[in-house]
Amino acid sequence: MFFTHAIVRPPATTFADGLTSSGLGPPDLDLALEQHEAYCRVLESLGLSLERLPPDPEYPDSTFVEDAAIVTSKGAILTRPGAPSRAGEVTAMGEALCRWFAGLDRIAAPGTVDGGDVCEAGDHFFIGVSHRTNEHGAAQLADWLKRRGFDSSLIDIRESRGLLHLKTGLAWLGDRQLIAWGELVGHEALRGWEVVQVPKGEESGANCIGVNGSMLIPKRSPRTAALLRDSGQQVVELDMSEYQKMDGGLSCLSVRW
Ligand code: CIR
Repeated sequence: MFFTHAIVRPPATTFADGLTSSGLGPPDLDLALEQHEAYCRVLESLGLSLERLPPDPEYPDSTFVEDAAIVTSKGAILTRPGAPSRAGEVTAMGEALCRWFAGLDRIAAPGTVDGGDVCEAGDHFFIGVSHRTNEHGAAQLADWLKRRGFDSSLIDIRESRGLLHLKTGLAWLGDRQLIAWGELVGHEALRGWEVVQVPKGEESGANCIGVNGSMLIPKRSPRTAALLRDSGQQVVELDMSEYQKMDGGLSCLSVRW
């Protein structure tokens, strides 16, 4: 999909109070804001027009906008985030998206879905069943996608240590090519796909996004960057250190269409 728009939301003053298991220490808010601005500038330079939602201190994790909605070329659906502290983030996302998408759908209880568990790969979607996205939510989403002509497959990551969301360890590179780390590489749902394996020690390199002909990847993943360049990708490296401290990365910071 060629992207023309994105919703982003800079981190709020309470950013450090968000959920994290990284053990990397508290984020520096000023640096996080700088990194966010650099991220926005790259998206703009690639032709996207951005809507910046105002930071909301009531929701420390609300900068990770991708968890609140899934946008496809055939419509959008609001999620029902799996972490109770994040449930209210959907309200602002709904207000922003309803201006663009008539008949905005939503995941209903008891389903839960975090957008980070949904990896679009052209006409196919991989849906992670995780500690945030439950089976109910995944099934609702699969059905919603099917009604729009998309295929999907589920990948259970509940036992995969280090994977908060499916997209923590999986990204689409275009055509039939994916990049993945760890046990995801050999997962049966990826059979028939060409999977580039993220080099050991560079796990965060798998959380990358393709935007209008460029692959945005986190800095400090030099071997991943080289692999992608070798496979013909135009690579843009961005420092995501402060977001990684809060278990987030590149894909989480925007909802794109
Ligand atoms: C959380 O635990 O929900 C946030 N601290 C991080 C969310 C990252 N989002 C993503 O990977 N899609």
